[in-house]
Amino acid sequence: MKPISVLLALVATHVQKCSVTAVSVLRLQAYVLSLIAVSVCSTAYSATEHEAAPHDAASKVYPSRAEQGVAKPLAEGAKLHKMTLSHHELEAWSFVPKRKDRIEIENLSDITHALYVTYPDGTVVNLEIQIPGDTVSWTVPDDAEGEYVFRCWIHPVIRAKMMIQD
Ligand SMILES: [Cu+2]
Repeated sequence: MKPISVLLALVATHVQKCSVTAVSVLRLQAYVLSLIAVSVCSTAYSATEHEAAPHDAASKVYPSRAEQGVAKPLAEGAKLHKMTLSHHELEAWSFVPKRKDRIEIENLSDITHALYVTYPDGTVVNLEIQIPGDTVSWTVPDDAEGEYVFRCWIHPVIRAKMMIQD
């Protein structure tokens, strides 16, 4: 398809040869533009054009914040635990988190999540926005004691409690 400007120029030249007034040319151009707009819009709002493309989260694995050097090094003696996040839940975990440990959460789903942790005293700590394949981490505070709740701002159905005692 030729660029719109070329088409309009062709229309304008042709119309001028036929010695029609400039106003008519403008009207014709507006008409052509609206035709183009209609065809573009009908495509843009077609449901079939917007089917979600198959998405392979596993092929998009990003290094964790720790591997990128963005997160601080782990405290001495602290452990790194791994959790995974699926479409609408945090998968069950079997580790026992201790103070200063780090928990890495990998997003294995094909949707973006935005996790946050609510502390026993009501403090809310946001983890990074997590696109598919991305890994975020949360480091257990030095003075952690009690129940910490993981939730997602985007998907309130995601909710996981974690007890930390020492
Ligand atoms: Cu989410």
